Amino acid sequence: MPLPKAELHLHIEGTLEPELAFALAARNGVTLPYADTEELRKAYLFDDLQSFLNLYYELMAVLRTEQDFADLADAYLVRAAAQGVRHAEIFFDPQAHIARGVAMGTVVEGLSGALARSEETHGISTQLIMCFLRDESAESAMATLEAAKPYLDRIVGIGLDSAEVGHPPVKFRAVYEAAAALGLRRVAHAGEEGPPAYITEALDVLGVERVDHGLRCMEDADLVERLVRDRVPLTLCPLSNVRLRAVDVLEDHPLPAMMDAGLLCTVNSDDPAYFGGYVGDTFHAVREALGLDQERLRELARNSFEASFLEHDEERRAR
Ligand code: ES4
Ligand code: ZN
Repeated sequence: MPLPKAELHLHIEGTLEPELAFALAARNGVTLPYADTEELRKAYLFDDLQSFLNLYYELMAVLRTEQDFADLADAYLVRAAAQGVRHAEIFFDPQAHIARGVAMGTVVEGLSGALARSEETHGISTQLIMCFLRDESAESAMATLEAAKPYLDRIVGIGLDSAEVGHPPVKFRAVYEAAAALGLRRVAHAGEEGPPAYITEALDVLGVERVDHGLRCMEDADLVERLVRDRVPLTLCPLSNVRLRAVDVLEDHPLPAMMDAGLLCTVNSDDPAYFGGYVGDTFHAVREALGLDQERLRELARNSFEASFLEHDEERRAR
C-alpha cells in the first residue's frame, strides 16, 4: 500500500501522456508534428524550463472540448489513486487555452465535471488552482481573473507559472490583490529557476501562503530562517528539477538538507507525463537516490496534508 498523500503541485496539462495526446488529436482532427508516441517521447529531453514549456504548449493543441479536459483529468485521477493520492490541488493554465480559442467555460466545466466525481470514483478530494502565465502581461492576467468570475465556486485559488526569469512576482501585484479581495487562496512558483529574491517578493508582495518549488531559498540563509519560522510550505518537485536541469542528478537534490533545516517540504510531480513519474514514483525515486528512510517519507506525506488547503477535520479524514 502506498503512503496516503496529498499532491499540491501538479499541472493538469502536464499529465497529458503521449497516448492520450494522439487519441485526442485523432478525435479532434489535429495533426501533431510527430509521427507516433515513440517519436514524441524522444522529444522529452530538456535543457531548461523554456525548452520544456515549448513542447508543453505545443501539445495542448489537442485539448479542444469539455470532454477532452474531463478525459485528461480522469486519466490523472486513475494514476494518482494507484499511487496513494487522497487529495489533489490541481493547477490549470486557462490563458494557454483561451489563446487558442478555447473558452474558460470549456476548460473549467470539463475539469470540474471530472473532479466532481473524483471522491466517489477514486477516493480523491480535489481543488482547482488557476495559474497565470508570468510571461504574459499583467493585463492579460487581470482579464483572465475577470473571465473566471462565473466559475469561482469551483476555483480555490490562484497561482503563477511558466517562464520565471525576467518575470518577477511584483509584475502581478494588482491581480493578486484583486484575487485576495475575492477570497481566493494564493500560491506562486518562485525560486525554481529564478533567484531567492523572487521567493521573498512572492511572500511580501503577492501574499502567497505556499511557495511552488522554492528550491533556491537555500542560497539565502535569512530567507530559510523566515520560511522555517513561519512554516511556509514548499512544494518541491525533484524529478522536474532533474529533467529541467535545476539540479544535475537526483542524488544531488537538496531535499534532505532542506528537511534538516526544518523547512516544511512536500514532494510532488509537477508535470508527470513529461518528467518520468507520478507522485508515488517520485517518493520511490527520492527514497532510492537520497537514502530517505521510512520516517522521512512519512514526514513528507504528513507535510503534504498540513500544507494543503484542507481544514483540520478534512485533513484527518483524508489521511
Ligand atoms: C511548469 Cl515545471 C514548471 N514551471 C513553471 N511553469 C510550469 N508550467 C508547467 N510546468
Ligand atoms: Zn510547476
